Amino acid sequence: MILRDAVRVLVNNWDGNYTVPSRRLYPHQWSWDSAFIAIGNARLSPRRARTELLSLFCAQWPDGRVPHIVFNPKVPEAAYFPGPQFWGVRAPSGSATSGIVQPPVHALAAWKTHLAEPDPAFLRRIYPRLVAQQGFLRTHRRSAKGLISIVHPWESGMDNSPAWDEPLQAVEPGQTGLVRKDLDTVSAEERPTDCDYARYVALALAYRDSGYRLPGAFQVEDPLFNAAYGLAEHTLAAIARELGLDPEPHEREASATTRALVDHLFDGALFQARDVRTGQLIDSASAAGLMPLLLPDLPDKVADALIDTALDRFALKDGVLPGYSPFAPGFDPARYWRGPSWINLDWLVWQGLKKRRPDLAGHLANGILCAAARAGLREYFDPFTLRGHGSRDFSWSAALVLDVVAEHALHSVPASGREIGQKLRCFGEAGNVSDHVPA
Ligand code: 2M8
Repeated sequence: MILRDAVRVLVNNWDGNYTVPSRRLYPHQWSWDSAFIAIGNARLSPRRARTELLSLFCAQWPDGRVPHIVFNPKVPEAAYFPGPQFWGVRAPSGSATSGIVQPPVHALAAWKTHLAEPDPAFLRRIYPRLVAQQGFLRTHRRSAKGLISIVHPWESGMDNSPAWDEPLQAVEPGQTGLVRKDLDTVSAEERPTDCDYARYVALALAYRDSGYRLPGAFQVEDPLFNAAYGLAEHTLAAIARELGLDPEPHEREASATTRALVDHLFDGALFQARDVRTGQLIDSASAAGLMPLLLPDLPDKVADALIDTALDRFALKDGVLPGYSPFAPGFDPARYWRGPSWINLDWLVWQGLKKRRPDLAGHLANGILCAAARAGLREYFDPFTLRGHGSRDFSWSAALVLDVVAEHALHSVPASGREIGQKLRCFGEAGNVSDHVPA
């Protein structure tokens, strides 16, 4: 059932060149969503996965930044706030986009797409774009400490995390009484408060008014973002090797990033974000702090400490991982990014545990499948009751469930769309799913 649902969601949310995260709540293309969606689609239709990534990178800016939203011109302005008029900017491709970025998980998605169905022409096309994406971050966002800053909570992807409460205090909320389109679809208790929203909007306006160049009152070094950046360099080294290019610059950058993360953001148990304005670590209990587990060169002692933290403070053994520690003040099991479990976070930690602790990785994979089977492919879940929250038929939940099934339950690494289709038929679960999707 869950597999058939996952395929249905990906097929229904496909828009011709990319997949909307959710038909009503998020009716455009989002950057890191597209990466996670491509990872799942690679198991079903590698061609769609390649198209998804290439269409996102078509809207890349000349400075290398990959905007966090690429707007669909056919969707009315009023369908999403803040929409194209608010951001007021176009990529050279002609697409209206936002001007901020999201965690760079795209090299990983491109590589996994290639592994599912090798296509050197795709790799050759996407590699320089991925390099330019990293180049933007290095040139415009890197501090002397060797870490990348984000300038808006939306850039973290974990928009409403309690970790941002403290740095957001420095931001004047500005305009009140904003039209909250999100509340048409999802109950207010599951979304950010009006005050937080007013701060997000004020910050985005300040960045826009500087020509998308100067950070406003919010500037932090986030462990998830930096782990994604470091992992992208490791992955670009693998891609370069595959293309007969020199992997060494990527390897060097990857190890420098791991070192900078450990030297500056590790508190002995968890990685913490640093507020660049005060120079201080923000004392929080966000699952973002576990993401350096993704880095293959993370020292064993540090990885072991993170795994202990995941077990003690994130109840890892109980199933899915909460996005914020349930033992910390600020935890809320139902409100967006303040404690619910998200399949993309669970999936990233699963990636990080596979080699180091296959037993715990298996646990998490089962937890992901259980949550999706119990609640459906919701945007987020109460980590304990597994009640679903946020939007329904959420694309990255569908995509990553497919990836987990392909790799974990069906023991086929990597599996192509056709192989999975055949296996699903054997399991008698999904009928002829692969027939709905072009190869
Ligand atoms: C959420 O963010 C958007 C703004 O970018 C929103 O709330 O309107 C976040 O969960 C973000 O991580 C995600 O990429 C986006 C689309 O799923 O929705």
